[in-house]
Amino acid sequence: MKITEVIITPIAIPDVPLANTKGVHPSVFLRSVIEVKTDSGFVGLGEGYGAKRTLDGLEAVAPILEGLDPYDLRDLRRRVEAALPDSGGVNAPTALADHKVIDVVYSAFEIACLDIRGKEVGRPLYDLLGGAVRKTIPFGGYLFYKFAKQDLTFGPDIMGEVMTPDTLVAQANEFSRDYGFKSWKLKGGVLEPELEVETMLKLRESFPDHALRIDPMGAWTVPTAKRIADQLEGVLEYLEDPCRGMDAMAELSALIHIPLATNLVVVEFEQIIEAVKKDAVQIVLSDHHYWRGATGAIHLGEMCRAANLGVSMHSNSHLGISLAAMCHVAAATPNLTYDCDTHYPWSTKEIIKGGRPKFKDGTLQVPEGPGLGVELDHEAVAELHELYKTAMVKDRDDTDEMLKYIPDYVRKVPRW
Ligand code: GKR
Ligand code: MG
Repeated sequence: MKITEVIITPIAIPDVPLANTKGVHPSVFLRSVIEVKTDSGFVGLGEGYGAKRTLDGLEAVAPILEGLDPYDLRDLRRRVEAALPDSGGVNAPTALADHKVIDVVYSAFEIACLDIRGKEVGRPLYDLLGGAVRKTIPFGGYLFYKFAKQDLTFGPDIMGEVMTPDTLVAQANEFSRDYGFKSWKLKGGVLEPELEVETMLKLRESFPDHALRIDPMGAWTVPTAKRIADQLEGVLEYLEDPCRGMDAMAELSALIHIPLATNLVVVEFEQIIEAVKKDAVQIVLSDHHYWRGATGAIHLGEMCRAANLGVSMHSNSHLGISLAAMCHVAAATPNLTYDCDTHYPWSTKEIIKGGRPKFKDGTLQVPEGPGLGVELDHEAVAELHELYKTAMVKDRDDTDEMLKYIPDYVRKVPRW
């Protein structure tokens, strides 16, 4: 079987002003839809980041995938490396972690190749990853402080302004009612740290049995993080990226009793070794979009098992192809023992047939069809591609967007 054609379609999806320590989400988020066609008539799907550097990388590699056997992932890697000799990062200069363009592009195409293979043999993708240890995937609700949306050109707001502990708890209650989540992650690093502690304590009061985490994305110095961790001991299941950089995380780790998790200081296999040597983190967050695809995410799980590290999974703004891939990876990662987080409730659009998957008690069933188990809704893709063309947003820059809400905003990491 050989690849005959690759189609990359950039799309823009209406977003709402979710805040983080770098700034705030722009009016749309960007994704790339990937269709890989073969001479045997199978079409493999993928969904990747859509900002400029990823899109350029995907478009540079697409033409040279013609003739590739979707079973030959080493050849896929070789072709991606050949097309992208300068492996520089894909993230905006304002991001805190930079992901290698090679890994991101490889990951996007790998999922499509696995989808083809699953379709050919008539087996769900998790079977190609070693089999499912679970088929019901628990997700945590992803809570954000947010502004009220000012510009409604591309779509309505969701929940208006949420900038206090009480309104944040109200947001969690709304998600609890609509999705049934049993655990919560707060994107921190936005309000004064004491207000974020107050928020977590109020969440604890409202949801006494639910697991809680907070992710300030490097916003706190080590002394601040130590003070906060002392107040939240016994409240959090883990603390995600409180400080910026591996050494600051290691320094904090030695001072506190809450496990530390990361999707910022460990984003490549080599960094696992450094993190273990320094005892900088106890949990690594999986993400098939840059951990060398679904097979890389499974390797990550195995390395973490061997290194006695926990595994969780984090997300970026995404749609249903990514959601399906997350479910398959979660199904096939035995030691992924924490609920995955998902941005999914923060958009209302979908590009897969059948519309938006329904969460039940905070969980999703892994799709059982062959491959990813999802089909593309071409009309929905065309509509969001039109929005991509008209929205005039081609990159993600949360810091720049923040100036629309706070004109004298200065990005500072750590801030407190
Ligand atoms: O969507 O603002 C956001 C998140 O901050 C996202 O970009 C992160 O990659 O959620 C992610 C995380 O740090 O876990
Ligand atoms: Mg994070």
